[in-house]
Amino acid sequence: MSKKLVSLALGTSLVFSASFTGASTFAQSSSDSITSKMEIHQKVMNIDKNGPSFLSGKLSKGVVKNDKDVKKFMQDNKDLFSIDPHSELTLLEQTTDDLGMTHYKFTQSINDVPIDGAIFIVHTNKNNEVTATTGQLYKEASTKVKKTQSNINKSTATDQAWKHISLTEKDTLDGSHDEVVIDAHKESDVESTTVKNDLVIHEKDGEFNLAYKVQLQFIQPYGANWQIFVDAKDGSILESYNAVADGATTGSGYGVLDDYKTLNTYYSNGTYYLYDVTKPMNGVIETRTASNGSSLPGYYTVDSGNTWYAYSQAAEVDAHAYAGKVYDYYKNTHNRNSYDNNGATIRSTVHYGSNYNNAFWNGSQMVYGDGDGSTFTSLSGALDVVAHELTHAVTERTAGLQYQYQSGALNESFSDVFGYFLDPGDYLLGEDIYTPGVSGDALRSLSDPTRFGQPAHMNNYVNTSSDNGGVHTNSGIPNKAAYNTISSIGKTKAEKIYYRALTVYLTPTSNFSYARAALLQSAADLYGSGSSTYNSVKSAWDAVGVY
Ligand code: D38
Ligand code: ZN
Ligand code: CA
Repeated sequence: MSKKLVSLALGTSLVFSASFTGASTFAQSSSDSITSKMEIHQKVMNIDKNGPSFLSGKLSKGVVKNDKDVKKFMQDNKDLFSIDPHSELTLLEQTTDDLGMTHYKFTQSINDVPIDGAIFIVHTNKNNEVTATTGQLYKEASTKVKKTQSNINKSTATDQAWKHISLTEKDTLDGSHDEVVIDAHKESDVESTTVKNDLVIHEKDGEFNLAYKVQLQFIQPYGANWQIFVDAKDGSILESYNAVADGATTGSGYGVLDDYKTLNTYYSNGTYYLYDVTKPMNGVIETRTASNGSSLPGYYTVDSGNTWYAYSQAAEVDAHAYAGKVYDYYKNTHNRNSYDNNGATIRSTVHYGSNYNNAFWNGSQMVYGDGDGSTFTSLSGALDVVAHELTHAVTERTAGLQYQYQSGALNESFSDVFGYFLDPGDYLLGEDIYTPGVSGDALRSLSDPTRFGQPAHMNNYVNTSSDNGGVHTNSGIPNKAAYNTISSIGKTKAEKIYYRALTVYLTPTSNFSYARAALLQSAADLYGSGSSTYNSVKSAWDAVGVY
């Protein structure tokens, strides 16, 4: 039987000649018949079931010159197309392309109510022969759809749709969400909300229901293109989904110091993540929250509105935004792509421990405590601290300075110095997050290390075995040399010299004297041996007693 042949699953590369001549409905005896023998070359899925179909081949014998002829062609092949083209098909559009092919696009309707998604297209070649039919027809619709009169009106359906997504149209228009947006972020209040509502027949799993297809499209409080099918019988929700595609987007938030900032985020499945895919990395910049206080890497937090405004989100907002800034600094100033210079993922975890007064690089990622609230506030709230931690990662992958004694103090110093390069407003480290109640306070100072108990000259070098041989103490000496250098030659030259020394000349066991030589060599490479820049570096180290 012809139907059987058609419903065979054929590989698309097979050429198949279906012989329909035995079926009386197909073989019209009249000479002007537009159908006699179909040669089907491609077939995808069953046309006699409720699935999309794709047929191609020499499908008609005579010419098909208009939509009336198309319907006749379908009528002649009713066993194949299974619906009544005259009562169920409405021409939506007819186009002829550059190849001279004409495409007749129809929708299947019952009593003029379109079946959502039931689009069927008949394609003819330049000789007006049907060469393909594509799309979807629902064979059972005409018998299954009993009633095309709705019980509820359009505006009730629209109300039901808004209720379903827990918003009102007003929520999506300007106002509530944008009051806090400052002028620099004006683009955030470009609003547009579109509501569409059409009566359709909704099909799902072989069930047909008269429904209002309500489309709610808006930007605030989150990007949405909701497709909501409201049952026209009783206002219940038959199906709903947000058709906005997953992908990179821009959100906003407030940091630890209550400062507004934009964030590179990612939208997936109705929520947003602190997940930045905008950099030319192999990985991403992602920010998480520690689970159970201290298990790493922790979990992704989400925000349904891409508005990271909650107090509890501030530490994440800053860890994420500042990691991006440090990435950009290394990329733009030193052409270094992430800490490994191969675009590695930069991961941060916040809310680590409980009242934890520290931050660290653990060899794989950055970790930040919330602080106890008086000694420290959330440690990710300072750009110089984030730069300090991420520079530990850079050092690990370049000079590899061993984290003890002089090489360890150099490791600390390079982290503090790049903390300055990223946050050059002052020579202090951690002023934004240390003792929030005490103004002008900080953890360390490049210009005056003695202010925080560090030596600023070799005469005061601390010989100790604690803190890995005083790495956070003796770093005061190279820190002071860095301050002397920067204040003499300026940040722009200094950062080039420091980056070159770290990535080209220093090695795991380098001591202070070696660091002086490495920086001088870098200064010579970049600005000339004996140049004033070179001599400034020399004087900077002379002044701290390192030769
Ligand atoms: C001061 C006080 C309490 C705790 C600490 C310091 C106090 O005044 O009561 C602990 N701490 C924090 C820091 N240094 N000591 C500062 C951070 C900076 C970057 C914010 C720091 N962290 C170390 C680092 O990154 O080098 O320097 C963490 C090293 C961890 C190695 N196990
Ligand atoms: Zn450190
Ligand atoms: Ca600072």
